[in-house]
Amino acid sequence: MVRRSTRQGHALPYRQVTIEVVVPVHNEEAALPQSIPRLCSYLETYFPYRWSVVIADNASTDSTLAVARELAADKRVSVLHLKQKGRGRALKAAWLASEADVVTYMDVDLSTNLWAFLPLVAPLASGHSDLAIGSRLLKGAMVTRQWKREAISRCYNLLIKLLFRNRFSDAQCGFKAVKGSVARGLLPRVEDDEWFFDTELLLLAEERGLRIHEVPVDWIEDLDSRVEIFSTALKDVRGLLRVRAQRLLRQLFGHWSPAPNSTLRAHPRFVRLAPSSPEAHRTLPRQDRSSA
Ligand SMILES: Nc1nc2c(ncn2[C@@H]2O[C@H](COP(=O)(O)OP(=O)(O)O)[C@@H](O)[C@H]2O)c(=O)[nH]1
Ligand SMILES: [Mg+2]
Repeated sequence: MVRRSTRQGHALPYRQVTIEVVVPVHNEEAALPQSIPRLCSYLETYFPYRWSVVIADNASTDSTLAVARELAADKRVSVLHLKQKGRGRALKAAWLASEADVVTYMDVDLSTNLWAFLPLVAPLASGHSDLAIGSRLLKGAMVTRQWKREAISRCYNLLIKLLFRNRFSDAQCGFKAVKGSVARGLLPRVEDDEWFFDTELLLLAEERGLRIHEVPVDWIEDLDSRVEIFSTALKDVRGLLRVRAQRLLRQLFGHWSPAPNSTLRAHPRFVRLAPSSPEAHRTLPRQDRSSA
């Protein structure tokens, strides 16, 4: 028979892991009062880690900030406010200010079903992976959205594949997690402060050989959107070309040292293959390599 000891339960290492959930918002006075209590109640009931929620607002012109401050009456919720617009800017500021072991974000509309959140965070909390992303394009994902957004998303992710031969399937899902130490190392190199932020972060991470875990999500599109599709798509393509050119220059004139806090590097039993090799994600136990 399995006995449960409460005292022992609290001593378990994963109980000490801290997770920060950032909810970026811009003019979301209507969505916040529903989403934040729902999120907290999910975390309280199902989450084995220590957690806190940060509402990251920038440049809202409605009463978002006031509503956020009311919600922060709950001690586990806090508010970050910036003047300039841009979701990437808000995430950078919130993640860099955090001391949590794992920093995450999700869109306030909770388009992604929360059941995917624990599978997103667990590989990072255990030390297995460096970043984790929700994917609407992975086998097993269940997605309800307009054909227009679906088509744009598929074309965009295909373009990334053509330019970078990357492995991750969905750059833009508003449901991501990064190890705190990895975020602190990578964020200063991410130039974009708006919607391209996510893609740039993932491309830089993959270039450095970091391990990205993907979770197929259940996604129901919320039609209330802050995205101006045409101009955002244009900026995304411009961003891709910039990152491609920068990568090319790095390849020609010098390259990065491996990320100091990468999971693979930190693990004593494993060695890293050259990051530029197509097999950069494969790892071999030391003794195997020496006999190979
Ligand atoms: N902090 C911050 N959040 C933003 C900004 N623009 C959009 N967001 C948030 O980003 C999330 C996704 O935006 P949304 O309009 O739902 O994008 P869509 O689902 O792709 O149509 C929501 O939580 C928005 O409130 C911004 O400039 N700053
Ligand atoms: Mg949305």
